[in-house]
Amino acid sequence: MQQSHLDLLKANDPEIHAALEGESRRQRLGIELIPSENYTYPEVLCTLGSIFTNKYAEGYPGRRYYGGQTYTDRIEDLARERAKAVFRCEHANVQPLSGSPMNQAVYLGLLEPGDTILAMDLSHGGHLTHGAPVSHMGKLFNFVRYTTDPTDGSIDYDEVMRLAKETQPKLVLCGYTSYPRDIDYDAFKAIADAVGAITMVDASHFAGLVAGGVLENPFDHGFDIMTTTAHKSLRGPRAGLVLCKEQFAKAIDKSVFPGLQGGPHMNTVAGIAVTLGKAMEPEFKDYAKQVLVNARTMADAFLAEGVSLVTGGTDNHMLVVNTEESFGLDGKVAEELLDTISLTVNKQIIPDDPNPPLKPSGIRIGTPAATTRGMTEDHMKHLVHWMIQTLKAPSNTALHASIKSEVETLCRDFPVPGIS
Ligand code: DSN
Repeated sequence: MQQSHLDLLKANDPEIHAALEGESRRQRLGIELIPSENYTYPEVLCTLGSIFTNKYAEGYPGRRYYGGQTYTDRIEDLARERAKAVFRCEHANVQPLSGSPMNQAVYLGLLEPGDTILAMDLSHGGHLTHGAPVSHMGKLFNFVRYTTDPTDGSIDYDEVMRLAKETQPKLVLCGYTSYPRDIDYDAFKAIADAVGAITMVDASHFAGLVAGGVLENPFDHGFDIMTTTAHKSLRGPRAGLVLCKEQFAKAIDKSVFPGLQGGPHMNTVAGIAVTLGKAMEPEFKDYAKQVLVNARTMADAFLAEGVSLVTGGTDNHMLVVNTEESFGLDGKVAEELLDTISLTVNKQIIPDDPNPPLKPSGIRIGTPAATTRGMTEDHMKHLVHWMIQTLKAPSNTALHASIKSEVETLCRDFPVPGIS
């Protein structure tokens, strides 16, 4: 952000400026361990705060409803071409404003209200837009929700097949917000093929790991649709993308605009283009690899101390810790305790959780953001040690203060990109 712009903000809206300064301090001196968060590139911050925010660009490159589109067309074309190259897919729509409209655009574009969609239950790792009864999508479509195997917390593919044959969905959805294991895309494809359904993966959490080549690419397994947000493991702006086979391209584009949205946020589209350019650089592969290594290191360190992890470990960037079983603390208390040592996690429902969502039995921890700062295995071991010490001694405020100061010392060695 340009200093002159910050000075203007400070002079003209000191309350907002103070909040920005406070958030900057929080990000610099604490560590973001929420698996869906990351620190974006300075170049992306530059595009987000750019004059592209001034421009309406309803339509698509070459077919807009407003004049003056020379440069907006250029950035959207670049974003689409880069998305196709990074994910090896036939078509990309980069206009969804974020994750929820991106999934809504797929359902509304390819299905009729009332059609059946087979997707993971929210409480077992799915997303609100995967048919949670409180969501509009849950009311509009007939979601059949599969759950994980009660014995080990993993997906029971035979059970998903049984449910598919029983309920005949038009679309089979995988991809989750709180499932620490990899996905068997061939198994999902076989399930969908058995009932003639469309295959869709919501890869929002792990798309960066697919782009970096450390997790399987669903399109290599014949998937029809992949949705992803840009701001999680991809490290981009807050936005959504729909990637698909050519046969769905027209319906998807029509569904995003004019079906669901008006003018795209072109400052964000520019940020998506930058992000995908970065994902094509060799360093991004190293980053993706380190995200996985860091998550496995954390899982091993927790398990060595007898901490209970949902599914017993991780194959991706996240861990789900059962804090009730491990420390006798609910996830809300655990989240708040870790906040006091400047480590930010989020409370998390675990499969078949006996506790309510705002006081669930676990927390979710992820490594994409810490890895962006350059932290590696040894740092992950320190973080786990600090978390366990804190959660084992919830009333020891002196200990928490001393750990907080160690966290801040570590943070000073690992600056957040874009914050000077
Ligand atoms: N809210 C996001 C997450 O934290 O996983 C998903 O959209």
